[in-house]
Amino acid sequence: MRPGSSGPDARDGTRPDAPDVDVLVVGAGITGIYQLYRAREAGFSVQLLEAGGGVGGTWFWNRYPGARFDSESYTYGYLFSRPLFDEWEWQEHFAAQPETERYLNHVVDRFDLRRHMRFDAPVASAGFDEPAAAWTVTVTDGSMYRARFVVAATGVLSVPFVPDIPGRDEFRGEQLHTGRWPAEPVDLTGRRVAVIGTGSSGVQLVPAIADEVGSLTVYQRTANWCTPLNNRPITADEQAQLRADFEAIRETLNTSAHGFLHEAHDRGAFADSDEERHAFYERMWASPGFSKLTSNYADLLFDEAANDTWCEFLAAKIRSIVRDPGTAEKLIPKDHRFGEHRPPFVTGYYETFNAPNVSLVDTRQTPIVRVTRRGIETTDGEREFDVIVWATGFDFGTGALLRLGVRGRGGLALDEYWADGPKTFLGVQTAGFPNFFFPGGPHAAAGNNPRYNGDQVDFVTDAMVYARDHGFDAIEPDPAAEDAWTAMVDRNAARKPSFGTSSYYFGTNVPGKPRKYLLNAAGRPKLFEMIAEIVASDYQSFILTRTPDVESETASR
Ligand code: NA7
Repeated sequence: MRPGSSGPDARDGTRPDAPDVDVLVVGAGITGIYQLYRAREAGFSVQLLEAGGGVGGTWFWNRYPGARFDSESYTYGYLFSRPLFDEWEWQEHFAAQPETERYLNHVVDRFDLRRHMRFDAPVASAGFDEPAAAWTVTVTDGSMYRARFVVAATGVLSVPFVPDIPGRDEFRGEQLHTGRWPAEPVDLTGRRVAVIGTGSSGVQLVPAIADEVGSLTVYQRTANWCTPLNNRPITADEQAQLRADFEAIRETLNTSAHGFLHEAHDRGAFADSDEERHAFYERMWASPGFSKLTSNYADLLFDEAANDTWCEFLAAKIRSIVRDPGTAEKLIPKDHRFGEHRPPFVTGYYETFNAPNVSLVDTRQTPIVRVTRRGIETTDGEREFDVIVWATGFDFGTGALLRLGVRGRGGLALDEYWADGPKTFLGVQTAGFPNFFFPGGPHAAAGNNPRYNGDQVDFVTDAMVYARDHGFDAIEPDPAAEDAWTAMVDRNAARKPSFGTSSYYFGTNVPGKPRKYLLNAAGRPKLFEMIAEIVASDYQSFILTRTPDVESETASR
């Protein structure tokens, strides 16, 4: 069965093995939707396959109570259409999951993208057919698509991770993962709930359910530096101002290093007196979301002593909020500085631990031994629960890509090629896998995701257009360019002290995963620089080839 060949986007191939569709996008998250739009606007026939039952990706699966942005809503949404920006009025500075899911559905319908999408269609395999320079993509139900280009917009935080704690299958109650929260409402009223994990998801969930549940026990392995999100509704005046400032906002978001509107600070921490620094930190504490990172002292991430002053301020805040001193001490990170792990932003998280029905278990002091039929056993004994929530994160960066069954030239499997960690060029392609792109995948920049993922989608689209318009059937990175880019990523990760060494940034949360930096510390500026060079040099660093018969016209540029 080849649905693509009979669908509205099918094109008449001149050879029997010609592709059914020019561009096949995998994933209907914020990156995949934009990629679908850009590819179609560029004149390609398009098809999108989505494993889930609806649009949204992250914002489809992560529908746990409390799930919301910690980038400002209007900086996270799309910027490619002024009418879209004008007509969608985000209700809050940091939108909750339902609003974001509604927004993404609105975008899909507004730009008539849904007819190119197929849902409940998890990809089982994708193999490159060299003579035809086309990909054969199969869905788990056996249906098959032939595509010239495959763009895996499968996200970096899309495969939930559950630790292999013994006894999980024996638990008689309900088990949930924040990254696979059911669409139908989960009634937690009066129930005894355990939450395992205190990353961004866990610390959003905990205060959102504390009032409703009978008891809430939070299992924390690593305390995080949580700071207030400081969310609030967007006023009518602010709505008007956002629209008036659209061009300036777009310019800043499209060019800034991290894709935020926050202004960088021009001083180091020790340029201020102790009193000035304390007053500045109070302002930071009251500031919205990521500005605690992006607008903090310029040396925060580079000078350990500077970082310590901020951590001391935060520790004092935690002690002032949490009434039980023992609990407060457990909640204060002792093993990493601010920014080494991805900082969560919270609403009432620390306050939650003052409620009589909420308790904290430090699993470094009393490790989890097993899940039992009735609950969770630590070295301190067993607690009984009705519900266990795994807020234990994701197989970050490479998890989804390595589960697509991707095989490139010569049948080379992507998981074999990346056995020691990802190798990429620009974080969008890997050598030996022609016409296969993964914007928003490993080695992408770090910051406000849709912004740098969007940069990559723009580049991928331009590369596909370049290949098409110059009569090439295949495009892939030169292995030397890939080696250089990958070495640059690894070098920068090792050099930047503030990145620490153990976090999902390095894949260390998943046992057995190679310890490799999965973001790109050089960030957007380096990506912009490289893209400009590549475009100016007619796609130097890429190998472009023609079919049929894979003519020896290999333009190694
Ligand atoms: P994270 O940030 O990876 O957090 C996962 C949490 O689960 C973290 O606190 C982990 O502790 C904890 N964890 C994992 N395994 C265990 C075991 N075996 N025992 C106890 N605790 C465990 O995932 P999130 O979903 O919260 O956030 C992911 C991203 O989504 C976030 O960065 C935002 O971009 C949005 P650890 O720190 O490893 O000791």
